[in-house]
Amino acid sequence: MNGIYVDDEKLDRIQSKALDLTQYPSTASELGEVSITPYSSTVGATVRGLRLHDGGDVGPALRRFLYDGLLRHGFLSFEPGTVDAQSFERLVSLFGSVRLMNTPYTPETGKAGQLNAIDSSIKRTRMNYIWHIDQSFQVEQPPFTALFAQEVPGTGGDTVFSNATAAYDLLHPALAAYFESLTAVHDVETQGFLTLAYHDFEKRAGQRAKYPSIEVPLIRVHPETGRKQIFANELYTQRILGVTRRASEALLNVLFDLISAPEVQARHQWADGIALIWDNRTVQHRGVPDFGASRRVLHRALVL
Ligand SMILES: O=C(O)CCC(=O)C(=O)O
Ligand SMILES: [Fe+2]
Repeated sequence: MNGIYVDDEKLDRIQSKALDLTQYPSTASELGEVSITPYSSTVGATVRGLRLHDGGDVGPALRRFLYDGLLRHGFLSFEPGTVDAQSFERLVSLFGSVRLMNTPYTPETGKAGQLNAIDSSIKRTRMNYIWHIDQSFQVEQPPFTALFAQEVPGTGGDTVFSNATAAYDLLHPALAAYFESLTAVHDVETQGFLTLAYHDFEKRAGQRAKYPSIEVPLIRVHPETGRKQIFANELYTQRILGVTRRASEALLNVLFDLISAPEVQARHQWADGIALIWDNRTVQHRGVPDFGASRRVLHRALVL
């Protein structure tokens, strides 16, 4: 017989994988007044009904509910009115201890506490617009990062999330097993982060000395959920060990393409007063520089 024979079983086998959505939460959950509603089919959720700015108390059951929600969904977006700039840090500290991480272009907010600012009127570097996992070049990495929308443009300037666990699930199992056997070098300077952010040579050398390259698995396992995440990211992953440079680039591009797939993403739209927290062990993220000369000010906290 001439031609290619297909039937339903073969059709499934000869095409690239589709996601099994039963692996991702699709329904809202509630505890008292507080609800957590999925943001997209595969990543994120919106939290409504929580009020912290007026000194509202969060007991252990609610805290656990929020923490579990964050692990399940990868990011939580708290509706405006949940916190204000003063109480944002209190919200973040429900998830762990807050640590300041500032650079010359992302200085401290000047307010009390451990917050720095991503302020478009100050920031000239654009590293936040490249897919990444925060601080993946360090041995000690923040599990969570949080942002508060102090002042955001009417349109544009979204933060996009990719569920890097769902992206891993898109791999053919044999290829997934090969990727799991590989180790990569992560380095803060992969895309020139320090060169761009520290103009003073001595300060830059000081930072360089603080953050030597590290060797990490290409795919890592979430310590709390046990699920696998594509840990290689465009901003900080330099090369895969044990293969040629060109093979390394080709293999990394396979993973970066999966991170870019819309079906594993949510495009988080900001409004003034939204607070956002994400799990760096599940998602990758980047901002979208489509807000022209509008001002965009986000307060930021890392959680350890
Ligand atoms: O500018 C953004 O939307 C992303 C910011 C970011 O990467 C971060 O705060 O870690
Ligand atoms: Fe980031």
